[in-house]
Amino acid sequence: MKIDSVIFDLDGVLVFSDKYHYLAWKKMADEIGVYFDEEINNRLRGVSRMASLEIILENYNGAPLSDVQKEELAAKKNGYYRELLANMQPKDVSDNVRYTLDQLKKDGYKIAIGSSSKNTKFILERVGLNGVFDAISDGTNIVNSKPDPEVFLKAAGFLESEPGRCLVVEDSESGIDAAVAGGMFSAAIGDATKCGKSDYCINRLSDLVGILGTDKYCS
Ligand code: B16
Ligand code: MG
Repeated sequence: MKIDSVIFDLDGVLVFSDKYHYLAWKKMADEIGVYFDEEINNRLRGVSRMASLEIILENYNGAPLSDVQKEELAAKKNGYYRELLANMQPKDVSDNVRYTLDQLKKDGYKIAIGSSSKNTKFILERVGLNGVFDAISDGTNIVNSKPDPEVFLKAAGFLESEPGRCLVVEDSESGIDAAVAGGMFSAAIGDATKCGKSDYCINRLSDLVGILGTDKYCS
């Protein structure tokens, strides 16, 4: 069946706000004396804010935390994160990313965002990508986070496309799992290329233009 839509993860695919997630979580973790490093941070790719906190707290040895205290910690981290995001600018989106989005639109594909982040619209505004996508599905319109397919199924619904006609582009294993669970094609980039579960592995985003132009599922 022919692919007619491409759904992009945001953090780690279109922009590299993952470094800001790391810095913000690190500041919060240091404040409560929890060990946190880049390897643990890699496990947070595509994972919701509260699920990320639970992973970080695997190394917490203090008195049990209530749900309210956990919400406070997550809110504190989000405050640090948004301070860092405020520095993002249009130059934080590479020419390769802008070229790919332009080319796919010219080639007639519908394009959407499928991100776990509740900060998606803020990030898109900061980097000048607001108004570029036909639909945005993000952490504000879902109940279940990746690897549940909800965020991508909602994106397909917003685009009025069938799941089997969508290609998801992801940097996280949980995101590739979500695409597979949703019955969508998937292209892995960055960290997700290691998981071996995607239909395609790409080195840079513009590789999609070639795949969509020549592959048997796409032409
Ligand atoms: P927020 P993506 C995800 O974005 C990040 O990869 C993940 O690290 C983060 O915890 C999640 O968004 C929630 O983000 O705290 O901003 O709501 O990769 O799905 O675009
Ligand atoms: Mg991501």
